[in-house]
Amino acid sequence: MKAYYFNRAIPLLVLSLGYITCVAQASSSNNTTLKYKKHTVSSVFVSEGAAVGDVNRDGKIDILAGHLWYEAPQWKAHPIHADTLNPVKGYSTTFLNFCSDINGDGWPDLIRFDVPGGQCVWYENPGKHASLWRRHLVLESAGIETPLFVDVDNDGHKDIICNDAEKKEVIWLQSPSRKGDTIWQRHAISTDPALGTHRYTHGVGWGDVNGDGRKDVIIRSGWWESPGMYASTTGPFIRPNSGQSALICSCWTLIRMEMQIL
Ligand SMILES: [Ca+2]
Ligand SMILES: [Ca+2]
Ligand SMILES: [Ca+2]
Ligand SMILES: [Ca+2]
Repeated sequence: MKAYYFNRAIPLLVLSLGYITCVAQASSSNNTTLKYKKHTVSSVFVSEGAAVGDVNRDGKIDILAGHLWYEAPQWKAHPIHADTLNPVKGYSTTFLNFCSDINGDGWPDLIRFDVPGGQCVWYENPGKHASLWRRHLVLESAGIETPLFVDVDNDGHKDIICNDAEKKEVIWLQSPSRKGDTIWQRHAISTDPALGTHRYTHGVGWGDVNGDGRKDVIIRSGWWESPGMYASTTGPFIRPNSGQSALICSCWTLIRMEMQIL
């Protein structure tokens, strides 16, 4: 099932400016002009992050943000949970939202990251039953400002890359892959407490740094080479300013790093 997400750089745009469509028009000189139409979904701040997915499976993509999902195309608000109802000064307690069918029942679910170092939980879409969504804990202390939601082990299910701010490890969490399974398997990327383990660590990337066909994990001060089998073994940490890695860091990797550093 298709599911999409926005990271923290975009959600305010989604909520305050609304859903944006674009129309491409080609001029006679082959230049392309993009036109955008603003749609207001809500004028109320409910979340740092937002995600999209077809929550009610009617063929129309809906928006999920904070404790609400907005039903397309009229953007009627529906409750998901009651965990973030109280307005919070400054940052909300919904930093990142991702939408994916976690338990394989065909209904898109919601992943919520609290503030960096706070809990990561997911909420189970009840389908046709009108009720709040059941909450499941993924990780007690999920750090890094923008954890990634990517398919680390190439099994078709997106996983999470973040750090465990309490245990001081950089980890990836393997998404449940069998129908009805709700448990995320934890794997260590690095157990060095000095590398990327602060709760507010800025910047994490996912890309093939050394061109061996396997994607690696990148932070501002270096990168971990994928061990190949994506097992719990720790890949070597290579600093981009030293020897080999300085030569093989491709331009797109550096661009991605910049985009991820908020
Ligand atoms: Ca829908
Ligand atoms: Ca589901
Ligand atoms: Ca996976
Ligand atoms: Ca690689």
